[in-house]
Amino acid sequence: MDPKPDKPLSKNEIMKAEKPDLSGNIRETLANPEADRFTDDDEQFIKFHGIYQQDDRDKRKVGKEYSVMVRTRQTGGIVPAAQYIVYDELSGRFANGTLRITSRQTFQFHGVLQQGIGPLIKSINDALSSTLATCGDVNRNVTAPSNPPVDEIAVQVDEDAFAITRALLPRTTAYHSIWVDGVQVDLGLGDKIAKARASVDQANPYMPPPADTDESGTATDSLYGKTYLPRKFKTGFAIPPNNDTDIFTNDMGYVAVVENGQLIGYNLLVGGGLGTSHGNKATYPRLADVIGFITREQVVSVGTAVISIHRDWGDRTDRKHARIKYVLQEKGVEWFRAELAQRLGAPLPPAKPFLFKGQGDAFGWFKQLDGRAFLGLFVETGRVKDAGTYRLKTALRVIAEKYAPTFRLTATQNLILSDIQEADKAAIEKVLHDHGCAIVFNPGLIKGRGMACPALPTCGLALAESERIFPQFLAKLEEGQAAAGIAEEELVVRMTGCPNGCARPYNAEIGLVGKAPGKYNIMLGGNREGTRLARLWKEAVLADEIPVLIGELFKQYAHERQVGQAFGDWVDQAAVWPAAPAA
Ligand code: SRM
Ligand code: SF4
Repeated sequence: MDPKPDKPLSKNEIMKAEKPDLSGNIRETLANPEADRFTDDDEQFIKFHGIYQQDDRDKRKVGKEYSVMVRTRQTGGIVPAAQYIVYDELSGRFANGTLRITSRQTFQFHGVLQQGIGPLIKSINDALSSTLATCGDVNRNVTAPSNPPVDEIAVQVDEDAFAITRALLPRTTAYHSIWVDGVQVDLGLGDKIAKARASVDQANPYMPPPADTDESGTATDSLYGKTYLPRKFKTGFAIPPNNDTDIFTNDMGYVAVVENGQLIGYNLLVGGGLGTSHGNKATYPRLADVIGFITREQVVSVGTAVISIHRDWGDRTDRKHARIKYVLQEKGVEWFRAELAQRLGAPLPPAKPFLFKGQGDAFGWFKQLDGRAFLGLFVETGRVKDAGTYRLKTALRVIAEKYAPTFRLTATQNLILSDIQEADKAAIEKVLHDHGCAIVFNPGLIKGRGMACPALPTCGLALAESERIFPQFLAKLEEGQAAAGIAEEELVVRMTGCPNGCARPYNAEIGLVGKAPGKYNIMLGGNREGTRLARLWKEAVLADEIPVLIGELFKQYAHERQVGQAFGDWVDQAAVWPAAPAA
């Protein structure tokens, strides 16, 4: 069912149809000791395996130095300590020594050289995780609330998040045959891997269901078909009142409905997405529509039906216009409800009322319902690293080895250590202090809410810096806050190096979107709850001028705000916007 039969299919569609097992020529490249990169066509296939071809953009003047980025899958950001210890080891051996917590609760390994990709991915699978379909035209990592990490409702939501994760994994056999069966290495990690396997009950939660077979006995995938989805697809869960997973920005969102202390089901959201292209008006950020109510038993059947609508109605001729948000926007929410009803055999009942009151992570110690404790830690721009006297990476390894907490990666690129015995709290705190990490307990509410995407030097699409300048940038904004008498005011600030929106700047109170080297579009007026889009305030502003301009706004805000009014809510209504052109 091609919605635009008059236009030619995009190149990716033809490639997928020709190699539906997504194997491309990956095996051949891996077997060639001379190869330092994958071919251009294989760059598209390796994404489905969780790999992005990159080159160090700081070194481009001298020549292209290729490496890859590898992304893991961690539903709800859950990483058992024993698995974390394997990742820590792998990041030192095969990547640039850091682990990057992403805005969708996964880990990324950067700077992996060609010879390291096989052993790295094999070991990730041996430790009972996966990189399958963390990129590509498929359902990506499923996000779920990590604040708090453990209570009865959160545990049930995690169960449902794992159920939909598994149901939406592609059934291609190439991934396992290339990376699991096809790589024979002994890295001497036997003991660590055995512990990681024991910690997830020996069963890999990310193993896709077996492939279907057609009449000729050929392996097929009844959900994704031969050409998978027209574009990526993102699924998340949230438990009101905390919108810590930024649920409205997902293609599909499940918002928990709790009545009398019981999880009775979810409100279904569809059609969020943020990616845009500068100068292309056909692309825009969009928040999801509320579609209706579903029971827990319907999580998989409804999720599969929604994805089948994206598969059948998404634009396969223009990848920039291929997200489900455009189907919702152009065909309308009533059309979508009717289409879903047809696929399910009945319409969904109306959604139940819900309200988000905030987002983001809490830092410091908290008590779990089971009596144990969890610790919320600030991780600057999500980068777990050792740098000078700040040695977070070493500290986390020590804590993982001695106290085995469950790691929860948050959707704001921070970290929660959960399931900690009361008696171990002081010792864990001491490890962090001894490794120069005092800041992780109390970053302040501008740093703690902030996010920046990796951008330069790894991201091939970056137009401007982001992660590397964000800490200094926030420090200047903090000075501006102090000068305006609003120090320590909570503020959601997010920065990206291009308009793709990876750190979700489009619904932040202040969003900075890279336009050109050293220049950013300033977006203002999103809210702390993540339920309103920001609008473009000024275009292509020099990085150094932004804190000055925003500092002036802070002063005006301090004078004009009503009691309790957040910056984003004030600026959305304030007389700071350019006048609309006369009709
Ligand atoms: Fe993203 C592409 C990093 C979350 C929208 N994203 C990329 C690539 C892979 C660049 C590329 O295609 O070559 C970036 C790799 C940079 C690097 O060096 O690591 C990249 N995206 C990230 C991460 C690591 C940002 C972060 O700061 O944590 C996030 C990884 C999430 C994960 O674990 O799965 C990440 N990306 C997002 C989000 C936010 C979200 O999903 O909550 C968005 C906006 C939401 C959305 O999808 O609409 C996002 N990334 C994009 C897009 C624009 C898609 C579009 O519809 O136009 C691209 C470009 C593309 O796909 O062609 C992109
Ligand atoms: Fe790269 Fe742009 Fe995403 Fe930043 S927002 S990681 S620059 S694609």
